[in-house]
Amino acid sequence: MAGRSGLPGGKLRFMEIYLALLFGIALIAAFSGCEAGSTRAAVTGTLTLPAVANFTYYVWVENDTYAAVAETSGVVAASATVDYSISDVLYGAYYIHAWVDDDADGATEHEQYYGGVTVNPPLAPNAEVPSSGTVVFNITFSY
Ligand SMILES: [Ca+2]
Repeated sequence: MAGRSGLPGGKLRFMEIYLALLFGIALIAAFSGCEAGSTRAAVTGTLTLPAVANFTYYVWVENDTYAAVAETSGVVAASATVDYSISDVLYGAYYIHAWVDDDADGATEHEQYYGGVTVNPPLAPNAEVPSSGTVVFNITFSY
């Protein structure tokens, strides 16, 4: 009644606006850490072959349906290892899938998943990519 437009109601309105402003500031503070770039990391590692070779390698970061979301490839001379690096991978759980063609015929001889057995992937995505920084997944070809 008369109290609605009196001082107590005015104080209440002021408190509501004040709390709404505080809530807005808190939201801005909470989400300011989520700017572009902080949800992605670099995936790196070393591929190790059974023997020294001249080879072409391919590394795919695959999602839970085995679709590549990021990849790299390269050519290596006279080595049994190569360091690979894939930048800007969205955080999450993935499979890391690598192949090598070591006789230059365009077909791969060696195939290996990180944490898998020969050509078989692990039972679930096992490569946890963080939201920033660099994560290392080394892969040794088992045949
Ligand atoms: Ca080949």
